[in-house]
Amino acid sequence: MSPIAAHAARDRLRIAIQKSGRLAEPARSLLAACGLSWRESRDKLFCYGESLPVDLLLVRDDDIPGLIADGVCDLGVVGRNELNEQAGERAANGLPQAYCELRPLGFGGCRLMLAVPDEWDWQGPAQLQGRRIATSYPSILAAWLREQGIEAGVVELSGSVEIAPKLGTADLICDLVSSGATLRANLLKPVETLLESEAVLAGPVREFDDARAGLMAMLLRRMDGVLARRDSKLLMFRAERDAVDALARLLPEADPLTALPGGEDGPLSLQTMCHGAVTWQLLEELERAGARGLMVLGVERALE
Ligand code: PRT
Ligand code: ZN
Repeated sequence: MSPIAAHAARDRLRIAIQKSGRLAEPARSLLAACGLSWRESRDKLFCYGESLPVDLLLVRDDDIPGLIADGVCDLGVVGRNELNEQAGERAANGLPQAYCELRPLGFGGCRLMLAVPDEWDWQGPAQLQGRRIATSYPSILAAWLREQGIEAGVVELSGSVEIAPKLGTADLICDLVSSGATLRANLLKPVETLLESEAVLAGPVREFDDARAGLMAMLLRRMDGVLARRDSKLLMFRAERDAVDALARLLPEADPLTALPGGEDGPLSLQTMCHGAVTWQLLEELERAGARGLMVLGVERALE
């Protein structure tokens, strides 16, 4: 598809997500929670949107920023690490910014970190002067080194960055870390964070002037409704009026308790929206303080 054809007016929205890998499943379920459904094509690279004119393109995560820049896709779910790296690369090549981060999505969390051999006595970035650093993120790393005023060699590797110090191809590495197990297994320790990353919804910097504008606004509104409520739980229970103050004190993070309309006498039916985990321990404390018939319900979506 030529870039000119790709930028032509369209009445369907096209979203690129990872075909397989860490972000594939959570991206799909987030979009499904926004009310999208697809008819899968046989090769499963393109999924035709059934419930709405929103199609999916299943690709490698590295390809997503470029697909948005070229107008082949309108939106994409991609790690901030990948998006920022490719944005830096574009800038270094004198190309204009072509995409931006529209929403952080709350999954695929990790950090881009510098990690050094365990035996190093880490005293700060000045120690990096003249060293060789292996990474798949040369542009983010180069920008960080510039900021720190350090001149170091950047060894670009596309994978297995963590074994570079062992192989002698670099002195230290700059790579994504989530649990830290990979670093530990390779006798490395994390010392500096260059970027806090997570999956993001990326889109073009220019605005749509066709049917895609309305589709995108609707999708964003629905997504906000899903994301804002993702960690919310509706807590319902009964309690006598004189227990309400003590119960409210046990729920400092929750919205104010509201009583459902009911009879004048007897226990109240109460509910509140809790944000974050509602643990068994909390439920037991509420019970001891007089709550009965406790029920915790997940919130799937909300329009505010
Ligand atoms: O085939 P395709 O190119 O699409 O997949 P990929 O292999 O390039 O990507 P994938 O699925 O590995 O990662 C996709 C995105 O997930 C990344 O761009 C990040 O935004 C995000 N993510 C979250 C991670 C990690 N956590 C992560 N831990 N990506 C990679 N890792 C790797 C890291 O590079 C290191 O090798 O996992 C290892 C470290 O993990 P821990 O748990 O041992 O610290
Ligand atoms: Zn990739």
